Amino acid sequence: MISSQRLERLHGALNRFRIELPSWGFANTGTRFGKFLQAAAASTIEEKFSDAAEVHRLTGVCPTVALHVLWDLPNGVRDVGRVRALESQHGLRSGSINPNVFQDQCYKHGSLGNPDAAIRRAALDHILDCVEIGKGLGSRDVSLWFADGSNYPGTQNIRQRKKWFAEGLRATHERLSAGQRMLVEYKPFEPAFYHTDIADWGMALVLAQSAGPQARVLVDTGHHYQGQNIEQIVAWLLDLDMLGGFHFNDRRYADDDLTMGSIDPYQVFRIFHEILHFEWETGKTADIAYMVDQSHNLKGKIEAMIQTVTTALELFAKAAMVEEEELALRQKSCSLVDAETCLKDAFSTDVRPMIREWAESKGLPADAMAAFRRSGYLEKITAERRERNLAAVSSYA
Ligand code: RM4
Ligand code: MN
Ligand code: MN
Repeated sequence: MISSQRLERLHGALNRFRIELPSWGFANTGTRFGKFLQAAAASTIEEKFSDAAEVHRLTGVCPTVALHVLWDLPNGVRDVGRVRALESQHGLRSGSINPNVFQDQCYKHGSLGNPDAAIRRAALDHILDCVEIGKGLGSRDVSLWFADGSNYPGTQNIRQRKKWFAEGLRATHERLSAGQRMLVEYKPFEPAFYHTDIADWGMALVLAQSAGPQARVLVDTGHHYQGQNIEQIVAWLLDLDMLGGFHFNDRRYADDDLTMGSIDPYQVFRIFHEILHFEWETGKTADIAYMVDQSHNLKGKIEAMIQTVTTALELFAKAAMVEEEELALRQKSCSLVDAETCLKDAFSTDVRPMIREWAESKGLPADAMAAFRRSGYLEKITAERRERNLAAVSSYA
């Protein structure tokens, strides 16, 4: 029997849970071997906003959309008005702004870490444009991921590139407005396979700290070595007040960008638990942007997104079921089995009936997926988009 106190905590957790959807999660994506095209995929920012709005309408917890500047605002700051109009049309807000300094030919050997000063400058200019876009859209976070690195030992000066990164990030920080933050993402591999300039959380932390007080670290759950204890990284960053946000996705081998919780839901639970335990213990609110960063190559895009959001809510709710007081006591007395059982019991709780109740109390469908399937939205966009999507090129030849 679940106590009313616990139920209240669960509702409180659900009420404030928000997760941001990536515009690129609605578009046709693929692997380096090619794309499988979907008739209903979004290819314009209008379509991406429309799809994100549908997910928010059904789940109620996704009011913001992350934007990838080159893909969504190809004319940079000049596209701000257009995006603002979409925001009010769909009742959504722009979320994190993601610069793209990895796609243009000039970035073959890097962006902020490129040995060519002119290319470093071009990358910085693009990032500064993104800061301005963020200001224009009233969005808080500029989210930085760099493909920089090298493929062969000895081919780049790692220390020099670190200095260039520190410079570029400091220059970015200088342009932030008071309400803006910059998030520094790390990744140990891909597309560079010998070294990446920001390979892990330690490097991201050092760079964020040297950039300035509004910089934080972004943890993409797919960007770790096998077996790494991600919740420990989370606990450390929380303690240092340096955890800015997450890119959620799941993985089995590399940066697989699979659906959150599809491979290891216990890991996401443990991450949420560290955050909620921190809040319980310190009385502070962890100011963290939860974001999805997934590539739905085979699953229906909108269904995959609804599945993700549903999973996120379930795992967050399970973490809110942990008996914090009891856990703290068990930890103190080193009652190992009992402490672990505290976590396991919470993780094993079937929270779905309580989430359904909560959703209905908010005027949301109890079952978002079923509501989506009944809505006719997919049939409508499939008919509208089919021709254009199936004419797109899927081969790299
Ligand atoms: C990267 C990284 C970034 C994302 C790009 C598309 O692997 O996760 O966050 O913006 O992919
Ligand atoms: Mn990411
Ligand atoms: Mn990634």
